[in-house]
Amino acid sequence: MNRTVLKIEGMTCDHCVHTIEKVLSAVPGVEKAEVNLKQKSAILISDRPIDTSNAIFAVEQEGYKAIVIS
Ligand code: 9UX
Repeated sequence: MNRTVLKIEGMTCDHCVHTIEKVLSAVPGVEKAEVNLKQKSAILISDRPIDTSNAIFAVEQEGYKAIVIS
């Protein structure tokens, strides 16, 4: 099991959370995306290491910013 942690900038509501969870879930390899509004974080669960640039791009396409934490 692989865990990728992102910091997400720009979320202000639960709709933002839902949108980001949706697009991150669609990133190749990602099985589950858990986004936390208060912590400004996203945790991606995958079976293999993912290409984090895909995750960052997906978030930016929706108008938010993402930074890889770990
Ligand atoms: Mo509604 Mo969250 O426009 O940015 S989706 S506040």
